[in-house]
Amino acid sequence: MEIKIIGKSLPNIPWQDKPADCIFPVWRYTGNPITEWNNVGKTGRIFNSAVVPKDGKFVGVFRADGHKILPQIHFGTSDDGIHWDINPDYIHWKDENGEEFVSDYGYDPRLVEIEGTYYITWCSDFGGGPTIAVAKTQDFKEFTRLDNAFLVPNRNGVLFPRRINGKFYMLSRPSDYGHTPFGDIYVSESPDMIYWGRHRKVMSNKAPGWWQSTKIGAGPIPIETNIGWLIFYHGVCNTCNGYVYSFGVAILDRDEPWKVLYRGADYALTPEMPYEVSGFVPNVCFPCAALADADTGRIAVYYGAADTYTALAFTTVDEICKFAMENSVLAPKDDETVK
Ligand code: BMA
Repeated sequence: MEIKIIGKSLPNIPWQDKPADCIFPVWRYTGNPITEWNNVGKTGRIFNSAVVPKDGKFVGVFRADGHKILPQIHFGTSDDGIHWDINPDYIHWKDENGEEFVSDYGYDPRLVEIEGTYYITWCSDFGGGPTIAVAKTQDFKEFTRLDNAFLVPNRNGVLFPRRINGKFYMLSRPSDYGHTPFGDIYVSESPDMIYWGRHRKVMSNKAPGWWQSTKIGAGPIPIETNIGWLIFYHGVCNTCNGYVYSFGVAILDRDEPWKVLYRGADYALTPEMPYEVSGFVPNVCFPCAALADADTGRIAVYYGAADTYTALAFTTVDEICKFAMENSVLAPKDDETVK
């Protein structure tokens, strides 16, 4: 069966062909990393960031940990999706009444266009704990922060790129106030981006494979295909030297996205390269965005490396979906509805 992306034609996304000797379904950009230490101003490290196409070019929201080692979200632009011009000042969100929204931190943003509006979700402080903040913009000049989607603590809020049966959907990962030694992916529904409910469990960390045994969390905006929603997600195992973040893939039902159709038992990418195994937090590959070209099936994944760098990797919709389908092992509760 031919697997197709249902989406835009994006002929200019970053791309490199698969090296002949690569045994994985995802291969890295040879120019990695695409951000370095001390990129601009006091940004320190830029990683776990999100991009979308806009007007034939690219725009992004970047997590930057500044000189106080507190993260904020910065806006950036790029002609080619690889070389980025990132604003040294962070985004100053305004609430709907025009007042500046100030938070001690903001991190791990995701970015999506839905019905002509760009939405950003990220992890923000809510009375002393993290939860999923939501903002919208038309022009990337003014950013209107909406109400937080969920109660604390919660991380990894990832919107679907279109309404499903008339409703907005968001994946998230209820967590604790610290480094969370557990975690499963849930999905919630909203009629208006304000009120979120009808929560369903999607995937647990109980799948075979130690790489995802401690916790899992959604990554880029789901990619729609003719066989389901393709999701990249991070999976964590706990070693005697701390957590290791890899990423894998699953395919969710198009109409009922709490149903897992396929889930790859193996990781698709795990920390191996110097910029992944060494940095502020070693052994982290944390995907937050993907660009997908419907015409060729090419996919470019943006991931944070070692909480220090931004890196790029490539795959095709055919290769990555077959990887999930041919290695699929569902965990308990993955294949049933849990309300
Ligand atoms: C998670 C998040 C990510 C980070 C990861 C590894 O809990 O805070 O931002 O990349 O830990 O440190």
